[in-house]
Amino acid sequence: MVIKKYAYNEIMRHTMWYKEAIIYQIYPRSFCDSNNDGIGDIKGIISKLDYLQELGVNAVWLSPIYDSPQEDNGYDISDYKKVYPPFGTLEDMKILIAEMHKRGIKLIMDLVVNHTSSEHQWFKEALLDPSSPYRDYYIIKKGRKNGKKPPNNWSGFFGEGAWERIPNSEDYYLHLFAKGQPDLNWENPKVREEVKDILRFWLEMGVDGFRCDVITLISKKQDFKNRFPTIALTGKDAYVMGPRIHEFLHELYEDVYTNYDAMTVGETVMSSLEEAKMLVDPKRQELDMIFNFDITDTDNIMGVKYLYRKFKLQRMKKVYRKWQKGLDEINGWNSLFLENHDQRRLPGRFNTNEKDLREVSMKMIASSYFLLKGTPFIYQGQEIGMTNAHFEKLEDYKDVEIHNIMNLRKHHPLVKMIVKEKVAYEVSRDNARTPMQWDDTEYAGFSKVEPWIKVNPNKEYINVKQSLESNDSIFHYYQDLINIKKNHPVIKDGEVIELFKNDNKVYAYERKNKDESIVVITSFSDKPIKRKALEEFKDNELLLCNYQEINDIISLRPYEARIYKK
Ligand code: TEU
Ligand code: CA
Repeated sequence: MVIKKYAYNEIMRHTMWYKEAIIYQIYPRSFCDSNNDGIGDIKGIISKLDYLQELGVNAVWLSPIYDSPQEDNGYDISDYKKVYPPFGTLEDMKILIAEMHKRGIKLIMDLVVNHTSSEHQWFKEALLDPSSPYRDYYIIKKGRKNGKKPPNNWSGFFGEGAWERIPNSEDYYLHLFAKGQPDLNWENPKVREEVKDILRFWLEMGVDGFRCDVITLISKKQDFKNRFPTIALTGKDAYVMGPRIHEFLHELYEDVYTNYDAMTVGETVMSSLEEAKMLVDPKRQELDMIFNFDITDTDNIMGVKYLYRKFKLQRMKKVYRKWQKGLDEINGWNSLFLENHDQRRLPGRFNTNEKDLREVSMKMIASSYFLLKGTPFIYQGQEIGMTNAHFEKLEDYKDVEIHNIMNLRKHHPLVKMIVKEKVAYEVSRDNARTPMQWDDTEYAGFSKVEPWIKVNPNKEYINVKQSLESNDSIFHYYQDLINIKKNHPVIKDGEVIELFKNDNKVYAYERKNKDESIVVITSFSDKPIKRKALEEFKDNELLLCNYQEINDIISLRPYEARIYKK
C-alpha cells in the first residue's frame, strides 16, 4: 500500500509533522527487559508506552533492533529485515507500531547504512568469492607493499585504523568504525537499491521516519589517496560530506521518501552550518533535519571527547546563536538535544550539578534547550536525571569504543598522555547505556536478573517510580515543558530573540510572534546572582519555574530557570 505521492509544491515536504514532534530516544538493549534474560526487548518497550504517553512525547527514535552480532550494540547489522532475536520478532514490531500509533506516538527507526556488520550475508559472499557480485557492495582495495600495508593512511572513529586485511589476500576492506562494520560502497547503484528496499520494507510496515546514522560519511572521494594525518581522524576530508552526498540523499528522497509522509533526521558527524544548509533546505529534498554536535562539543577540543575542555556558557550561547538563525534563510529546521546513546549523562556536565543541586540544574538545562526553535529530543533516563555510572573497573564498561581507546593507551605512550583514564571513563558511551531506572529494586525494575551491564547504584533514589510520586520531580518538569511547547504555537514558529547576550552566567531568549511572546531565562551559575534587568518581567505571567516561588524578581537562585508569558 503506497500512500498518495505528494508533489513537492503541493504541501512543501508533506505534513512536516516533525515540527510539532517531541521525540524520545529509546536504546532497546537498556530500556526494559520483559522476559528476564538481562537484555531489554520490544515487549518491554510496549509495556512502557503508557509511561511515554504520560510524559507527553509524540514520537520515539528507536535505536537499532535489527539482527546483529552486537559488536557495536546493533549499529552493526547482519539482517535489516529481521529483529535481533533477544529483542523479539517482526511480529513484536508490528504490535509496537500499532500500540504506538494508538497512543498518537510515531516511530522513527535507526537507519544504519554507511556500513553493515561483517556477519551480513552480502559481506560473507564478498569475502568468499572475489568475483561475487557482492564484492562491489563494499570498499575493498589492494594493500600497498604486496599487502603488507593498508591501501592508505585513513583512520576511523574508534581509535583504530580504517582498513582490515582480508585473510590470504593482499586486499583490505574499509571500516570507519569497528572491524566488524565494513563500509558499504554507495558508488554501486545496487547498494543504493538495496537501501531503498530496506526503507520501503519498514515504511510499508508503518514506521514514520528514520534517524540516518553517520549519513554524511556514505560518499567517499574515489582517489583513496593518503591524507594529512590529523589528531581526530585522518581522511576526514575524503569521507565526511563527500562528493556525491547530496546526490545520494536526494535519490533516496525522490525514489522512496516522497511516496510517504516520512521524516528524516540525519546524524551528520563533523558537518558545518554551511553544509547543513544544503542538507536541510526543503527545496533540495534531502533531509528534514540533522543532529549537529557543536553543542555537545562545547566541553571538548576539536570534537575529540577525550580532550576535555572546561565548559564556558558563552561557547554554548555562541553555538545556539549560530544555529538558531543559521537555517532561517533556507527555511531549514533544527533538532535540539543534549543527551543520546553516545553522550555521557547530563548531571555534572555543562556546569550543572550531579549532587545536591542535580534536580534543579537538570530542570534548568532542560529549559535552556527545550523551547528553542526545532524538534526537541529526550534520551531515555534524561527525564529523571539519570547520571554517569562512575564504574571504576574497565571490565564494567562494555562499549567497543572505550575498549579500543584503552587498548591504544596501553600500547601508545602518546595516547596515554593525551587520553586520561578518568576522562575516558567519564565520557564513555556506556554511561548512557546502563539500564533504565524504573524503581529501586535490585535491578531497578529493568529486569529480574543481572542485566548485560551493571545498574547504576543510585537507582535507590533516581528512578521513575520516585519521579512519578514526587510533584516537583524532573519528570514533571519535562511534562510542563512539553505542555508549554504543545500549547503555545509561538514555540514552533516564533522568532528567536536572544536576551542577556553578553552575560556569562545567564542564557535567555524570547520566542515571539504577532500573537504572543514567551521568555526563557536560565542561570548556569551554582551561586545566587542578581540581574536588575529581570525587573522587566515583574508583571508577566510566570508559566514555569524550577523553584517554588519567586521572592525577589531580580535574584536568580542557583540554576534558577523561569519561563514567562509576556
Ligand atoms: O555514531 C557516530 C559517531 O560519530 C559516534 O560514534 C561518535 O564518533 C562517538 O560516539 C564519539 O564518542 C553513530 C552511532 O550513534 C554510534 O552509536 C555508532 O557506534 C556509530 O555511528 C557507528 O554506527
Ligand atoms: Ca529481554
